[in-house]
Amino acid sequence: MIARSIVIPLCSALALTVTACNAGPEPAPTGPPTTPTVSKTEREEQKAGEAVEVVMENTKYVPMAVSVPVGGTITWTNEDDFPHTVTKQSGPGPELDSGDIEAGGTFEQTFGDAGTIDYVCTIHPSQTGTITVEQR
Ligand SMILES: [Cu+2]
Repeated sequence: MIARSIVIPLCSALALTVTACNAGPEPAPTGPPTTPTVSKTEREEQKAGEAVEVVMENTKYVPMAVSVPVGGTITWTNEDDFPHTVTKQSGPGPELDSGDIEAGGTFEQTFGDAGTIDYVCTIHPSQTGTITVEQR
């Protein structure tokens, strides 16, 4: 009787489950400036000299010719004892008609378009003036 001892090798397969833990370092928030830098450097303030005065006296505009920068304002003052108007004849920009400016009255207008404007008093056709609006 031959006793055979059969040795069955137990191959224990080691299942090596390598779990790749890729928990990498998260990108450190460097704090990017998300605040929008709105730079409002527009200066709406009017400088001295941008306001021009014209007097109406003896049925004339004094001075007859004036110049203002774009955005500048002209104020007319009637020094006569009767009404005058400031009415555009030609030039850029919107219509310009003061209507009657009574004695002692004033009229103010701002000019936004560069160019030369000829204007007249509709009551006195020989009363004319010129405005030069300059792009400075
Ligand atoms: Cu007039």
